[in-house]
Amino acid sequence: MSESLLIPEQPPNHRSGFVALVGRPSVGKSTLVNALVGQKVAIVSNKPQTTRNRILGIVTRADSQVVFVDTPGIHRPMHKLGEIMVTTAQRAVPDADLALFVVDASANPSEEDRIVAHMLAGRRVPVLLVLNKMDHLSADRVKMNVDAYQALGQFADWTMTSALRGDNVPELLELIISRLPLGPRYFPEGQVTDATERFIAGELIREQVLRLLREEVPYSIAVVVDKFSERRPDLTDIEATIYVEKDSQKGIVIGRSGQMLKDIGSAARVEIQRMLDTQVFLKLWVKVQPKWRSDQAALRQVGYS
Ligand SMILES: Nc1nc2c(ncn2[C@@H]2O[C@H](COP(=O)(O)OP(=O)(O)OP(=O)(O)O)[C@@H](O)[C@H]2O)c(=O)[nH]1
Ligand SMILES: [Mg+2]
Repeated sequence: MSESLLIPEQPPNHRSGFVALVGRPSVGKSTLVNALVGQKVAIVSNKPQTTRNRILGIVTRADSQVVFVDTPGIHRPMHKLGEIMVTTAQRAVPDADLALFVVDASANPSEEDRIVAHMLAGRRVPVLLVLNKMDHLSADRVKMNVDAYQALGQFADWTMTSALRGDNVPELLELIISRLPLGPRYFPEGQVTDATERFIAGELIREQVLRLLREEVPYSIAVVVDKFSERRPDLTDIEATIYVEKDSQKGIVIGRSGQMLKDIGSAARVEIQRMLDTQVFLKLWVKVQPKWRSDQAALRQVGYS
């Protein structure tokens, strides 16, 4: 039997496409991707510049497949890592069938929002303006803020959402699908991302560092998964190194009597177990790699290039 006969038949009006989410940091792009997919594919935090890679979130229905491309927040980079992040976000747009310009509806447009709008204006990709965090927007500011964001560019359409609560997310999905071209399924049903479990495990560890630590420490860390192996079908062994830039940061990540590292490890383990549906034995190390965010070779070594 030929392979194509095994692929379930799709209706003749099947729609599909790549949809890039772009915007300044912390507007809720990753939260929105997770809400659209209905599953956590990207880590989220209340600190800006959480997402560092291009991350796919795939929605498959009988009539359509949407491949969401979550991207790092666009900002003025202060080091090579920031430059890589901004380039990653910019590159996602020309390859997309549709772009979502995600903004924080509860705040005024910022300089960074204008930079994103300017970048989008130079592309031929249609753009939907998504005013997220509508749960934070007071009724008397709705018109003012909607007008202010609409003035930033030419948009095919606009909508308001609360990614956190899920408000208007199903409606946004319908709006997106209605604007996608006719096309095939790119990924098999059931696949929600292209990231490996190994990569996501590293991200889930980084998410806990972002949650538990403050100031410059979360930005100065990178997580590398050194070992990821199935000891038994119901038990996964994971070893990972948390890289920091300075000795003082190493002390903070480890904490008094190692308590902080224990807290990071146990919270991350719960999340990784949920993803893998196995028990997880997690061992964490902390190492100093001076100025890794500005060093090309070190960046490559910790997985950013
Ligand atoms: N109130 C409210 N908070 C939200 C909403 N969506 C996201 N957030 C919060 O905003 C913060 C940032 O969310 P992320 O999804 O990490 O934002 P992001 O745009 O992906 O950020 P970067 O990856 O840094 O570019 C988190 O604390 C979220 O819980 C929303 O609709 N309403
Ligand atoms: Mg993000």
